[in-house]
Amino acid sequence: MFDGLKDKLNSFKENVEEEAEPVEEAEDADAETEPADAEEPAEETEAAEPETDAEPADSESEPESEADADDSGSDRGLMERAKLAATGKEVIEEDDLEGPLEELELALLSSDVEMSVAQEILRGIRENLIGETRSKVKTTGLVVEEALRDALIDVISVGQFDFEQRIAEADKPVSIIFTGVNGVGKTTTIAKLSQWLDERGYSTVLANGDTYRAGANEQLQQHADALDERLISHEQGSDPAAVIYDAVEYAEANDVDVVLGDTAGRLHTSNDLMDQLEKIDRVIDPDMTIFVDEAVAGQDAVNRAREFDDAAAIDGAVLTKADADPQGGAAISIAQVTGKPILFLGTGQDYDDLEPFDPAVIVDRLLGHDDEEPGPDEAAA
Ligand SMILES: Nc1nc2c(ncn2[C@@H]2O[C@H](COP(=O)(O)OP(=O)(O)OP(=O)(O)O)[C@@H](O)[C@H]2O)c(=O)[nH]1
Ligand SMILES: [Mg+2]
Repeated sequence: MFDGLKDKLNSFKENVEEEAEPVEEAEDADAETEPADAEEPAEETEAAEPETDAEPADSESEPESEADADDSGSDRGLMERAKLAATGKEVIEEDDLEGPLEELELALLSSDVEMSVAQEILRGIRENLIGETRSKVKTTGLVVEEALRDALIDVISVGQFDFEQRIAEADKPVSIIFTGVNGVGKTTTIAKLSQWLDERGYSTVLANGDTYRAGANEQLQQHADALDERLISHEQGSDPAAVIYDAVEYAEANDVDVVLGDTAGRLHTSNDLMDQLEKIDRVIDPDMTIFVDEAVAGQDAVNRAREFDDAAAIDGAVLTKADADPQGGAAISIAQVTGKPILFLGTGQDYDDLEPFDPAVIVDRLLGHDDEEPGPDEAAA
């Protein structure tokens, strides 16, 4: 998932490492890794201060204990100090960053990351890295990765709240309305969420506020039957607010915890349909309005999230079709742009293809830690 972005973030890490490492190490490293792709050579820069006679600085090696240094006489002590000085050098200088950051910005933009969000990420990385320039024990790669991780988490986590906890604590029934453009997966998401809530002990009733599209009742009825849930619907063409109102009444009368209200796909510019949403807001005053869009829509999804939020304030978003190889820009950008969190990812067409959106997990995945060892933070913890 999000492989495009993942590759680009990794090449940023490599670029900074190449820029920041002293020449000797860079040469050592060449033995294991591919040579740098036509980057300006690091030789001429002042960053590449000549090393001492001591064995090449390896920032991964632990500084040895005082005792060791002492019993080898003063020469050894000198070497130790030289080594410490070398490992304690400025790992990353501001100049080293500019080239890689510029490339990263382009890479983010080409992965559908919103411009303002890309700049926020760069700002975060700069800030984090400049605070880390004198680290003695971390490798450059680790320092860059942590800076990248923190910057990404900062933008992705905007507005995050614990959806399940909010359901648990809210007065029942909790009413949730789903909005978004045509065909992005609103109805499917409602069905998935119904099962997700059911698995956590919350009963649900489905309400078909899509009175616009032919076949919408039948589609949602099929899901209701498959999930053994109750559907409240009116005939095509009737007032969506009335359907959802009925569903809330049904839930109150039957001690149902959550009302999941579907709506017709619409553009934020379709005035009559947006008026309907506004009426639902007025009549039902739903506890949450969730914007649904598809991850594969990239920048369009980001723009629509902003437009829907402006037109009918949203509380959060669901990004569907995350299984369909999206670039990842929408997942990175929506929270920062709207101030409302992504709550779930849709990861397929089955009912259990719904994944709570956990910023730390997403960032680990983007940095390539989803199927390896835990990320640096967890490892350190
Ligand atoms: N691969 C994949 N397909 C999905 C996902 N979510 C929904 N779909 C598919 O997307 C198509 C449209 O889904 P719907 O739930 O009908 O979309 P909608 O937003 O309700 O559409 P309208 O009511 O017409 O506006 C269906 O074929 C779904 O199976 C997902 O997470 N992954
Ligand atoms: Mg639908």
